[in-house]
Amino acid sequence: MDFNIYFHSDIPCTFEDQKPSSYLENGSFSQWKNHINGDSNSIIENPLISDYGYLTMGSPAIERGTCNGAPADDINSNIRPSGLGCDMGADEFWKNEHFSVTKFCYIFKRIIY
Ligand SMILES: [Ca+2]
Repeated sequence: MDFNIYFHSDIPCTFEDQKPSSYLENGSFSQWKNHINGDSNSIIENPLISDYGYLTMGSPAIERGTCNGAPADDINSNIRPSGLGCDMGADEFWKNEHFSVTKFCYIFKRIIY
């Protein structure tokens, strides 16, 4: 598990593993990384996503993901990577695209069909 972005707007992130064989409660991010021996490229930052769940300009998720094992397109069928590399998460940031009427209508059409 790696290249994740964790964020909570009201409280600091804590991590937990409820498996009896490897229990962790209220773990810090550092403790979590040690616990799972992973997430070395993951971050805790506000992902700056829009109301529709898309990355916005300046998001720390942009260019911070990996293309290794990532699908060739994002959640909207846009080709990834865009820019210098793959972004964290299901959305690939495309400048000037995410707030367009065309994109909104496309999403709406996908919902009703
Ligand atoms: Ca990118």
